[in-house]
Amino acid sequence: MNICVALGGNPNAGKTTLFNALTGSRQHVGNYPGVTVDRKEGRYVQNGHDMHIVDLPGTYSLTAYSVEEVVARDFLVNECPQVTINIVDASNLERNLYLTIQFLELGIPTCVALNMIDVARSRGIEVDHQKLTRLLGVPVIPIVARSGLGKQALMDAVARVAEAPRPQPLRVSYGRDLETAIQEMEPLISENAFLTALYPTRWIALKYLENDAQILEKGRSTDKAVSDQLEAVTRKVSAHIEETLETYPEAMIADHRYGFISSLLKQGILKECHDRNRLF
Ligand code: GDP
Ligand code: K
Ligand code: MG
Repeated sequence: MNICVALGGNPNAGKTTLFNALTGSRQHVGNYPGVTVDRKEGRYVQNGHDMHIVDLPGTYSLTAYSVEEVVARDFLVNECPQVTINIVDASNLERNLYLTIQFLELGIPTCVALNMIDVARSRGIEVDHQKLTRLLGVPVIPIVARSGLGKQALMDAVARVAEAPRPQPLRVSYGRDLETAIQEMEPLISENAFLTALYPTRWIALKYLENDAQILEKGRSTDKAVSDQLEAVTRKVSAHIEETLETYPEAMIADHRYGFISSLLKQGILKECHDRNRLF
């Protein structure tokens, strides 16, 4: 099977290490057009798999606040890799899952590589990857990128994700004020065929609420009238939230994402590891 696979994750999650373990010397470095961000690509050929792998810039989020975030997101949306491997640092799970849920909200086929399980274990932490697989609805495969452990299982899971139907975008609940605004925005967004061809409707509403410069610009240039209405909804809910809660939508969205993650973790994802030297 010849498929395109993106590799995304937080800085220092082990992306480059995994990329090298998968592609060896079959790699080259290019450029993303117009920006000074390297584009590393390589080929993974093993056990009947033939995959083209692109190492995305490391990011903490997928909102257009930095060049890296825009590059990563544009790649995912414009070049439609069949699967995205989201590499996650198991010893820093809570923070890393913040990006994971954004991949899932974008509705792209994802496979989680749970990396650094050796580091987690040396700190006495064991991640229940099977439970996390069930809760997230995507495969979570434990690996040690530095030694190559779990690499084959990961790529088998990637091949299965490539063949599965495209997933429904994850729905995180953002509380009454923002949910009311999203409900008001969704029918308006549906009128913009350009945006809805690229992104899930609910995701676009969230980007308006997060004041995402790139989505605002695309909205304005493709349907100014609709974009004006969406921006008016955003202003109205922002003013209300500021007055009643002394916060703003971006902060509320982040809080609810972290709330979603802590509700996952409360379901017993992190366990004590009794054998700190055990590998698999
Ligand atoms: P990137 O920023 O995501 O590309 O991360 P790197 O691949 O550069 O890895 C960051 C650091 O973590 C490097 O020092 C790696 O050698 C180390 N590293 C990566 N994967 C593992 C792993 O599974 N176990 C351990 N112990 N270290 C790892
Ligand atoms: K690094
Ligand atoms: Mg790197």
